[in-house]
Amino acid sequence: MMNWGKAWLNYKKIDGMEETKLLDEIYYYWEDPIIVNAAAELETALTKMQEISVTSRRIEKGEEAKLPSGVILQVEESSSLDKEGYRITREENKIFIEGKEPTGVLYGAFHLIRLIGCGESIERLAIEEAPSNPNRMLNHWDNIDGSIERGYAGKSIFFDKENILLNDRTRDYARLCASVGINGVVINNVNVRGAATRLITKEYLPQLKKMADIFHGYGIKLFLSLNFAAPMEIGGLTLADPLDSQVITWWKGAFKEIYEYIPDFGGFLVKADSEGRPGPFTYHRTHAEGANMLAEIIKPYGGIIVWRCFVYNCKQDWRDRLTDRAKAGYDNFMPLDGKFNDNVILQIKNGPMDFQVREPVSPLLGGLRHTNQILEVQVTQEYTGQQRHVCYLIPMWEEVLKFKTYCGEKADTVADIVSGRTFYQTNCGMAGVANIGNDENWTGHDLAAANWYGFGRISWDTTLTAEEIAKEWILMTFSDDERVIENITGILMNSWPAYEKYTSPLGIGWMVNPGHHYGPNVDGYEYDRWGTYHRADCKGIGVERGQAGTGYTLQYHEPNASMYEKIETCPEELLLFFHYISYTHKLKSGKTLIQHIYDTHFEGVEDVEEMIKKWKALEGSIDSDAFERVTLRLKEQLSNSKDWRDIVNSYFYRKSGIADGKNRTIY
Ligand code: GCW
Repeated sequence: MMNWGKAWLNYKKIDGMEETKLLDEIYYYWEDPIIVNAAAELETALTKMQEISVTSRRIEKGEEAKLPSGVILQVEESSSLDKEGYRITREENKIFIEGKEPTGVLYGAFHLIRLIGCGESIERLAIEEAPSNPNRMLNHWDNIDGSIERGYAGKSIFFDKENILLNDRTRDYARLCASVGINGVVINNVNVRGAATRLITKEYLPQLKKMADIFHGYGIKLFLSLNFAAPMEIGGLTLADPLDSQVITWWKGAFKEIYEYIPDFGGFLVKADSEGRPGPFTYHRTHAEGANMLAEIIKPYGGIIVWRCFVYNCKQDWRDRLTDRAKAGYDNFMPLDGKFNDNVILQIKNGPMDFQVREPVSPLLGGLRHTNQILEVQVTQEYTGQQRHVCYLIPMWEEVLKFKTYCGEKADTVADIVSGRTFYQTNCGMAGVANIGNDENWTGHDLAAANWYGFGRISWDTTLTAEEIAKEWILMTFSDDERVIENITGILMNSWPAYEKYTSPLGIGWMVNPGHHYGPNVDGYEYDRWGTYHRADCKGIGVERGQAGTGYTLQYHEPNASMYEKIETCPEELLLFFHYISYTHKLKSGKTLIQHIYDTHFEGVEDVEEMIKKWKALEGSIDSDAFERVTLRLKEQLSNSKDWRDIVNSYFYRKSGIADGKNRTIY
């Protein structure tokens, strides 16, 4: 039986390592908690992977020359490497892992472990790596009572009943994050309410310091989400106006105290003026004024303010054909481009709406030129099956990263922009809304761990493909059996397309039950009580977002704007996001829109049946507990996908009155 709590760090014997005597000792000559952790990780991994006893010890600098064999960890401050980068080389029986700073060595150690774990040769080694993105962060939406907003894997590992949790899991969490290069985590929900507002006070700081110390040993900075109204809610002030001197003084005191406890505290994530959260709008101040006030105070400590662009009016009247929620992010933040301090980063969701199964890329990415940016993706599967369905999300993020914005610079993809290459920024990167909880296997669905692993890997190296990442994860987690690799890769790679097929078609989004957002409900969307967000009527469906409609397409650079504007050039998977289309419109496949809706909903279910076949064939080849758990979830997915198929198809059959060309039963 495997220890699922260790996820992909559940090291196991690797065949063919028997003769490798060179890996039985780890040496380091730099006393630092991160290096000590790197050595300990190698010790554990190499012991298990080789089934020999491996030890680690400190040596004096220079001594390595006399050693016959082993893995040698070196920090060379004068090295030309990137500050988090590393070099792995081999000289006869010695392997050297060199970093400019200890974190580089830690990442190098995990790289070597991954190579061995994936069965790669270590005969010749000449590896040099640096991360694509400076900030690679996880955002947890954990509440201080232990519940998790949009969490599908149990309760929080950080909080319980208004207390901070510190246990073995804290360290294992940090190890798992570091192994894929994550270097910053926000542990509390962006919706900061009640006692969570007090996380920045002495009541919690001593415990948070302990957590930050554990994280520090793995190269991870601790961040918190902050309540913009804290000066009122816990400071006794009557306002939270960012330009008010009393408010500023209050924040100064609060930040000073935090840094007294946690000198390497990362900073804050802020959701302001959105979905009921307080913010600068109350005082007729701009988001730049709000963010800069905090940024100025935190600057001397080296902290950053990550300010979310998820700002929209959730009470908007969807029946008005000119107002468009998709436009809100750009409308709110473009006028402020260049007005934010250099330690403010704007965090932008990948799409203009809200983590739907298919959305275009947010036009802020490529729009903003003078502002640090972080791309936010949702690892937790709020709208993609809530970890009851398998939905491997890395292919989606890969597409987003490769999207050409045509911002007028040579390096113009989203990956270029958020890495800082395009506009020479150093405060930028990627953030993922975490999908973990205290479930034994961390992620509820065993296959959802691939999304956590994959988020880290792709934010470290944006050139990796989703398939490469899937294979690594399978090898590290399950087995090197060829059929296991082939079948699980097949399941993962087909899971997002399948989910898309049996849920909402061609970029229209939602169609879920309000509130918890699970299961089919075509008209169900809590912020649209008229059920019109998809504009479906008896003739067609889709939102006209071209110039004749809401004008959203104008937020893109050319040629993207024209591409989306015209039905003929608009990518078909986004057709209903951008246009109102009649049910009888012929798609490129030659099928009518209505037939496409029917067919894809049937196909999606068949795809799930195919996944089940692939999974069943693995019985006996993988851990039996994991096998059973996933089998159960796939069964639920199959039955839910049929619900989706039937409810969506019958809705459109009734609306359009057009029968299925293939005469299948539409319920
Ligand atoms: O997707 C929506 C979720 C909210 C979430 C919000 C956000 C944390 O339904 O639960 O709040 O996005 O991103 O702030």
